[in-house]
Amino acid sequence: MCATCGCGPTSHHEHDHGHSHGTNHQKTGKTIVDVEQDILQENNLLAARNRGFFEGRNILAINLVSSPGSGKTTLLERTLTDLKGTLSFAVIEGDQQTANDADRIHATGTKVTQINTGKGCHLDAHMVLHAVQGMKLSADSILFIENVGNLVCPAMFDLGEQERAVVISVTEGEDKPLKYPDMFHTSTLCIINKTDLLPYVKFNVEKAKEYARQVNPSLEIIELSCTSGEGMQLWYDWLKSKVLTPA
Ligand SMILES: Nc1nc2c(ncn2[C@@H]2O[C@H](COP(=O)(O)OP(=O)(O)OP(=O)(O)O)[C@@H](O)[C@H]2O)c(=O)[nH]1
Ligand SMILES: [Mg+2]
Repeated sequence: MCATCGCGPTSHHEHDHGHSHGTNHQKTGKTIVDVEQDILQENNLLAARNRGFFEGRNILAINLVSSPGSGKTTLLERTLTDLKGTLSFAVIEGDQQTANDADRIHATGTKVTQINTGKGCHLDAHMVLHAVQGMKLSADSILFIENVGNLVCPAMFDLGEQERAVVISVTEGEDKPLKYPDMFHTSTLCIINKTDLLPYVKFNVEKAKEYARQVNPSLEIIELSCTSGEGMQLWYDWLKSKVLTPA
């Protein structure tokens, strides 16, 4: 069980590989479920508050989730540079430690706040509320929230975002949607990144898309490379299609 978010399994499936783990979880299963429900209920209330704040100011909040290193910050760096002057942006960065990603975003000239979660494995709605209160966000803008690199826990925590974009890269294997279905089920967009590496790695793009749609039939999917720029226009078109017209 994760010590920070209480994201223990509600039921435990074991495959017998000659050893047994999880007996203690089964014994204490009831307590784990109660803690999880309390934490998520409080989070959902704060997420609703964030959502109201964003809607009231016509701010499009996009939660970027992925495993570590799939290219979230690189995607933002390129996007913020390419679309500078056409749309108004701000960024919240989530990492356990360091301000490395905030420094990279700051270098593009974009307003950014770094949240360090310490031992925490995800952002929650309270952290985002706190960050937003100090940011003086512009109305009619886009707020990117780069979550902690983790394909598990961030799936459970609504931040009040309108869109959730899960990024996978071609070096991670095409079976990720099947292994981590919650993340793909709760996302509205899937970005398959690092397509420039396809000649060098064994990654079946069609299979990855098939698995993702198996988990979430309405998931939109964009293939791109932040490095070569191929497919970036599809992402920009998607972004522009989601920007709400000013009230
Ligand atoms: N070849 C290739 N490399 C990429 C691409 N996008 C990102 N990278 C590289 O992938 C590595 C990780 O990129 P980041 O943008 O830091 O990944 P991240 O998802 O923000 O990582 P965390 O914040 O640590 O979870 C860096 O070395 C990037 O240069 C791409 O399209 N192609
Ligand atoms: Mg990053």
